[in-house]
Amino acid sequence: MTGKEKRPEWVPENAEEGFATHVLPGVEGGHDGICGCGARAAAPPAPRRKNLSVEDYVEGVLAGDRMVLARAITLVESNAPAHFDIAQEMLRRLLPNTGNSVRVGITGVPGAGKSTFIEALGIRLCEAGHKVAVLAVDPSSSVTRGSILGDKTRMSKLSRHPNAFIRPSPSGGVLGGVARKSRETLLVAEAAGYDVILVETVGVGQSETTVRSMVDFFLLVLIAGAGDELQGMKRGIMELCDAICVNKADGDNRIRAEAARAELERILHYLQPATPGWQTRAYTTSARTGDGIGEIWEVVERFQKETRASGIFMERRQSQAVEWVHTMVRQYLFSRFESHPEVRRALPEIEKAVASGAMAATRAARILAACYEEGEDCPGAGAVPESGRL
Ligand SMILES: Nc1nc2c(ncn2[C@@H]2O[C@H](COP(=O)(O)OP(=O)(O)OP(=O)(O)O)[C@@H](O)[C@H]2O)c(=O)[nH]1
Ligand SMILES: [Mg+2]
Repeated sequence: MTGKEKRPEWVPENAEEGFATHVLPGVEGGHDGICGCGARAAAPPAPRRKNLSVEDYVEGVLAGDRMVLARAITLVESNAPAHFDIAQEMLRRLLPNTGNSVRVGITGVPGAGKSTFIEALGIRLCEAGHKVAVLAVDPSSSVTRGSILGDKTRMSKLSRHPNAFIRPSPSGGVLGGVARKSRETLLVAEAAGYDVILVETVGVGQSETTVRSMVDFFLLVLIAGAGDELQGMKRGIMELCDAICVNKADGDNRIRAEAARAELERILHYLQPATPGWQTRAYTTSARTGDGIGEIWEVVERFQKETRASGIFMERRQSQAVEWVHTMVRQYLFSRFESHPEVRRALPEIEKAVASGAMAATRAARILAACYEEGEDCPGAGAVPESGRL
């Protein structure tokens, strides 16, 4: 175990997840009613944390052991090459036990109440006997860790519920890294028996499409007054979602929220539905009072029933899995390309030539591809003409 691993990057409130920022020296005995005398008292201090084998991970996850689950996710999220093979072997073995959940993505404008909504919905579901895993996908998580810790605080009641498991976004640097880790985390949570997976998107831009590509049902959370920006910017996101809720429909805001809902319904009428055969509708909710939350869950259940019956549900999951393979191949090849020594050597000069207009982009790309494919025979800078477009 490296020194880095001993200091978690974030500290869950939920001590059950087995994290510690500070480990006390071993107790000699007696604290748990067991005699600390004899061999035990004389034994050397116990190791801080036992290394788990692939079997340990698989058995622990399948048994729903929360501590092993948390460690299995840490393994999946690890950037250390040594962990990669163990993580992949664990996933291979867990795979037959995955898929038995409904995966719901939740996106929306910052501050719309996504986390509060998840807390309200999650508690309801846990109390109804579901096991709920909450994940976050935030490509900028290495920068904005503060807000993620904030999310855990906002979900404080849910995070203490024995049926809930909350995992902040992995920090992956690039979205591709975060996406892979989140997808694999989702599978591990399913194998551990979580039958509802709620994925909150944090940040803007690409994370919406990434989360859409890993969930069955996609919910957009808006607030009244966000309508203006919605017309243009959010239209694309509206076309990705299976339901919209106008949140904060409480107090003085109720009437405005209802008006926004009616306006959204009108817009939705003209948009392509995200899921064939399913009409996306708009609702009002209050994550604070709980109004409308149960209704949204009824929509998710009806969606599941209908899309399972029509075959769309499984079709989407299958195409998501296949698309994921393609995405990972693209990422793999690109990272090999980027780190290839000949490419790295030739790149600065070629970039300069393209920037100055001396070389066309297509030719530059071809030269770089040749550097990658031919290695030492790379035409490199020698192929860069003094002037003129190619
Ligand atoms: N009145 C009212 N306030 C709400 C409601 N839902 C959330 N809030 C408040 O809105 C603020 C933001 O809520 P969050 O749940 O953190 O919103 P979020 O969409 O997760 O925010 P980011 O993750 O930062 O984008 C908090 O102060 C909440 O208490 C609601 O239904 N009614
Ligand atoms: Mg949030």
